[in-house]
Amino acid sequence: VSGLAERLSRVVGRAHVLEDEQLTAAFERDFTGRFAGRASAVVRPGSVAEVREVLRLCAEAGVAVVPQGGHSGLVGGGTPRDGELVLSLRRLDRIEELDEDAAQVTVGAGVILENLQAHVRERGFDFAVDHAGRGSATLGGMAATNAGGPYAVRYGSMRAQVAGVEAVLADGRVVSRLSGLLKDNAGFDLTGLLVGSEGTLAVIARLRLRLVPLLPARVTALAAVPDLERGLELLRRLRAEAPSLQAVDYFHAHGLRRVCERHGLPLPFRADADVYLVVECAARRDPSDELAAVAELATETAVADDERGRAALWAYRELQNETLTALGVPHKLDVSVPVARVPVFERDVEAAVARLTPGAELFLYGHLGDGNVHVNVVGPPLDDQRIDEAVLRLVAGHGGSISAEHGVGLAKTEWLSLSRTPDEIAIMRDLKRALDPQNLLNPRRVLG
Ligand code: 2HG
Ligand code: ZN
Repeated sequence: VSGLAERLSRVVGRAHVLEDEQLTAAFERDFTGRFAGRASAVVRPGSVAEVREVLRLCAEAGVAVVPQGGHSGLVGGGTPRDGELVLSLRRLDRIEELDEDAAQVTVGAGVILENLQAHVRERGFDFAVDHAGRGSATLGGMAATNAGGPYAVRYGSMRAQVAGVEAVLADGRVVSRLSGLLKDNAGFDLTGLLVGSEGTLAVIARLRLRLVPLLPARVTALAAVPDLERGLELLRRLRAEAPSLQAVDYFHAHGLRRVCERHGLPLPFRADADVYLVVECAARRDPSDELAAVAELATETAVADDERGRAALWAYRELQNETLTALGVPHKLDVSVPVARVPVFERDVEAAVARLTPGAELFLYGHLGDGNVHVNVVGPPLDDQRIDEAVLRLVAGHGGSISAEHGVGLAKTEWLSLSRTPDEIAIMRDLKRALDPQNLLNPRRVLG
């Protein structure tokens, strides 16, 4: 690689080609601890033109490239395997003009979600996708993985927010769809194709994002319910009665106890319940009355309408992932099933864990409104994939998807056929070959 490193240095500057282990380490191990590998180098271009030139040089040298944003992905999509070159997009961190007429903003792929939020909120707008990784996740990575989060129940996932991308193909060609036209039917939707392609088809370098009005009156309720069936009853009521509904997340008593232990938080309620829901409404004026069903159906409720109080309630939910990761490297399965099936699906998962990996610690939580369940199993060694296999087969059996909002990455390639037909997978391979014939962009991710 050293000849290549020299040529790359001439493009991005010597300071932005990292080879020293101390400097590259942060780019080489993911948040879960499951994925890690030495990168041959970490290259940090500062412009789209530099991204093009870097990709052109890598193609010439036949070197595989792993595009990386905030490195907060959970499926190994942005973590190098030995010898791959990491293309860090973090320096493309410019927020460009906010178009108030279109309610859109153009951003570099490396803009961190939290920074975008602060920027657009000052101007009376908001960005519709939010999640616990907001302090590190970049918009480019979120688009590449089609990230979802708790507000997808109201606004949809990333794909619904991305009006266009500027993306560089492996051979340096550029797709530049940043006009933001919402009505634009001149041919295939290349933006829609690239969003969610996990860096396997092109490198997203800039994005045109849709914004939503900032809704200043936000009310969050933490509600204890006896079981998931009651949770679904509440969800049904809210769908009919609460036009300002934006989140219906949930977790279980076990996860709550673990979060409180680790973070020294008080238990929210006096009595134990099996299921806890985080319900949120947001509107221009106080939407509290739309939450009437929560008080009627929950056994205990805590409500907050100020920033700190809301964050305190969300913490019980948002800290689940970090808390269980501290207990050990988890078997992490982000899946979705039809909403009505969540209770039976969970019972099947519990039975599978008891049968295959007795003694393992099971965490179930997620975004109930989308049927998005985060299954995390801590304890069994990672090379024992029986529980992963069993859970994903259950997902398929219930008509769900093996990847809801995190992507396929390296983690789930062997199970893709549980969610896509052989014809569909063959079409995806055709597209991959057409756009990246040398197989240099994030090889093995998604398609194996
Ligand atoms: C969340 O909803 C994230 O907290 C992470 O999507 C979930 O790691 C997980 O299982
Ligand atoms: Zn999630």
